Amino acid sequence: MKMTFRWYGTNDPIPLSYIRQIPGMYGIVSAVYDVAVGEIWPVDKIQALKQQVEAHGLKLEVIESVPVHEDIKLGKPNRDRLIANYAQTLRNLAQCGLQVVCYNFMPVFDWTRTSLEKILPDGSTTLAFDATTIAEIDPSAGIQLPGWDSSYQPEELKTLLAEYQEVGEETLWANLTYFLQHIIPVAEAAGIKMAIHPDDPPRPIFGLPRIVKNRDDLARLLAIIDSPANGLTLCSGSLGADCNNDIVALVHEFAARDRIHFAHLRNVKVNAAGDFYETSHRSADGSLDMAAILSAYHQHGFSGYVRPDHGRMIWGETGKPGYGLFDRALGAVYLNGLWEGIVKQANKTAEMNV
Ligand SMILES: [Mn+2]
Repeated sequence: MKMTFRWYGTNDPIPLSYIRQIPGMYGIVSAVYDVAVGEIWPVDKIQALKQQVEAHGLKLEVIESVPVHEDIKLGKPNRDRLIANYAQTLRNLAQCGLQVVCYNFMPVFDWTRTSLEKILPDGSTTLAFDATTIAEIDPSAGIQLPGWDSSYQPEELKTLLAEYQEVGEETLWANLTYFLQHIIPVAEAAGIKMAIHPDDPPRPIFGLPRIVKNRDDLARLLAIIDSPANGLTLCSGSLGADCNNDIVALVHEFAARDRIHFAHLRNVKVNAAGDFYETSHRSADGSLDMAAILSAYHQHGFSGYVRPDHGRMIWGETGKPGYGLFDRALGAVYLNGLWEGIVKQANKTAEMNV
C-alpha cells in the first residue's frame, strides 16, 4: 500500500514541504490545473509538476483527475476530437512516468453537499449532506449550495440539466462505453491504469443520471472492457454514503480481481435516510470499519495507491473544505498504523503456521 496525499498545485495553501513531514508519505496525487477541460496536457507542464513534487522527496504517480468533458458524457458530435485529446493526454502522462489516472463520469458536478462546515460536538467542522434539503430544491429555480460550481451561469446550468434529462441512465452508459472503447486500448498500450471514481453521493440528484453507485454498477463498468487498464478508484466514503453498499465486500470482490488501482479511504457517518457527514478516519467515529477495509485489501495482496480522502477542519485551520492538512495527516498516520498492525499480525500468523 502506497500512501499518498492530494495536492492542488501551487495554489494549494499546504506546501509540499509540510506534506513531506507526514510519516509514511509516499507521494502526491495532483493534476495540471491550468489547461482547459478537453484540451491536451502538454508534456512540459506534466514534467514541471513532477519535478516540483520530486524536489520534495515525494513521487507523482497518480493523477486526480483528468476531467472528462461534458460533451463526451452527453455524447455530442465533437466528442471524437475531445476523446482524441484525452488519449494524447494519457500518452503524455505515461511518457512522464505516471501510473494511474483517476476520473469520473458524473454529470455536471463532481460532488454535492448541503454544508461544508457542519459543526461536530468536538468543535471541528466537516462536509455534510442532508437528503431532505436536497429533495426540497427545485433545480429549475436555480441551485444554491455551498461549493456548488459557480463557473456555470444559471441559464447555462438550466440547459445542461435539461440536456441530461434527455440523456438518462442508459444513454449515459452508452456514452461511457464509447469513451472506454476508445480510451482503454490507448491506456493499456501506454501502461496507464484508468480508475473511475464513483458518484458522490451514490444516487441521482436533481434528475441528473448517475451510473457508478453500487456493486452492480462497478461490475458492469468492468465488464465493458476486461482489461487491467479499466479499473476503479474505490472511494469508501462516496460508496459508503449508501448504507446498502458493503465496502468490505466490494474490496474483497474487486481487489481479488486486481481492478482497484486507487483507494480513497474516508469514513462517513450515515443513516438510512441517506443523510451523512464526513468524520475523522477512525472507525469508531463513523459508520465504516476502516480496519476491516484495510484487512480486506491486505488479504488480496494490495500494493496500490491509497490516500486519506477528505478530512475535517481542526485546530483552527482554514482552507479548502475537506482538504486541510491536519486531519488528513492524522488520517494518513492512522491508516498507516492500522496497516502496520495488519501486516505484522499476518506475518506472525504465517510464521506460526510454518
Ligand atoms: Mn473519493
